Amino acid sequence: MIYNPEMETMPREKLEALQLERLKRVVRYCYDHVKFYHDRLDAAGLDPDKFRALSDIQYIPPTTKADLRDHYPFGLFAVPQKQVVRLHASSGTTGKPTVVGYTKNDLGMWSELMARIIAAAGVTDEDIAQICFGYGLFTGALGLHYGLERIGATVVPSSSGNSEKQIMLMKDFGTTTLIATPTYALYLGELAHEMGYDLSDFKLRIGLFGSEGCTTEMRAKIEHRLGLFATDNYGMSELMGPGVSGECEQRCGLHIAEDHFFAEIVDPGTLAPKNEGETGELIVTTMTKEAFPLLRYRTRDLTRIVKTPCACGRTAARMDKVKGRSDDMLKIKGVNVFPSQIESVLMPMEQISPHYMLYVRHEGYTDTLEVKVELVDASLLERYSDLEKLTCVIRSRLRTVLGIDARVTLVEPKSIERFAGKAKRVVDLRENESK
Ligand code: DLL
Repeated sequence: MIYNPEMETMPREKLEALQLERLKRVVRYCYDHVKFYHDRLDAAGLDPDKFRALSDIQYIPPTTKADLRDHYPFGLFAVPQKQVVRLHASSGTTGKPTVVGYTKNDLGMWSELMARIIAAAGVTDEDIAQICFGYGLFTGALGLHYGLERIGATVVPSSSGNSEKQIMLMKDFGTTTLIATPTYALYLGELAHEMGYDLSDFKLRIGLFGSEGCTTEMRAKIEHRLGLFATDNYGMSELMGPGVSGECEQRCGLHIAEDHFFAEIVDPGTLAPKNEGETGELIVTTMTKEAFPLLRYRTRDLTRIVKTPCACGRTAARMDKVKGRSDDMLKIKGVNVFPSQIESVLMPMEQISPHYMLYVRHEGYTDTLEVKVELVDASLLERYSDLEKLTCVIRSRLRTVLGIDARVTLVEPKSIERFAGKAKRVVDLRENESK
């Protein structure tokens, strides 16, 4: 179902006219209400009233996470605190979090954008939706929560963790829609099996997964284990939270809410604009947010955007599944490696489980990559020649895809850590070891 046909199927010409009007307004708004932007635009010699075409956006200096940190906590807010009705913060693990604020209108817009994505995945007011994201400063749970309520679904705010109970609720309530990170969904499937259930016998029918990457291969595993149809949705706390883009039932890219977010793809090194369909870093300008508007925010997420028509009838541009973050990219022996490339090699292999860890070290004079992955069948550990054969197959497939050699370590089932939120699968030990 299309939640807001007027906005979601607007002819592109009209949409672009709307974007221009909104961009002009937000540039002026930021200039007038946020000292940081006033100074930035002045320093760049930009007059907000001279913004005439969508392509003029490229002259505005990008905003970075460091700018947000420098103005912690409320320095980039455009409204007095009295008008801020909610705060969230990024999930940053080091230093101070980045704080985001919402006015009443911002919250209304957020619920609407979430409702669009939820409806696009096929969820209706008949569904029972269990939210297994952590409630709190993280935007995932409350973002989905209000969107689901907006479309009239029955919300089960079970939060993350307490996994046995999650499965009990899922069974007893007849949950039809699961909201989680893909990693946690996978874990719930595994845990249910240990508890003597098969989640594909439950009433689950749709999974709305996001907040971290998930290859199509991993998604196929989750769908098989859980017996549901899974869609991907993307967002980040700085921009609002989830709701920036999401897949429709065609699953050929994530439709961007282009009436509220202006998206660009640039070269992460030079910041030169990329052509349609080329991969680069996503830069986003929020066009309607009141409390915490952002001009040209560097997401560090790598993707590509296409504007060709989608069979669902929505006209908004689609971004590919996020390939990785530019700061997640590992440079190993001078070669660029994305963890998602490794995941797509491992997932289709039957003898190994979907749980893996990557360790990068500096040994001797060179970088090394260790891929640690769980076996499905522990008895293989005793059959040396079979183990060796499997190791060789994985190594050679990794070499073909990555162009470098990796050490493959096969370990016992259930010996790798499980995650209730976003997985942390990469351990880069190079800095510590070179000290
Ligand atoms: O993860 C917001 C969110 C919550 C999105 C729930 C979707 C569902 P942050 O914690 O600020 O916000 O993390 C943002 O997570 O820059 C991406 O690197 C990554 N990310 C988010 N969604 C996806 C996705 C939320 N669908 C950072 N695929 C972003 C890949 C994603 N990466």
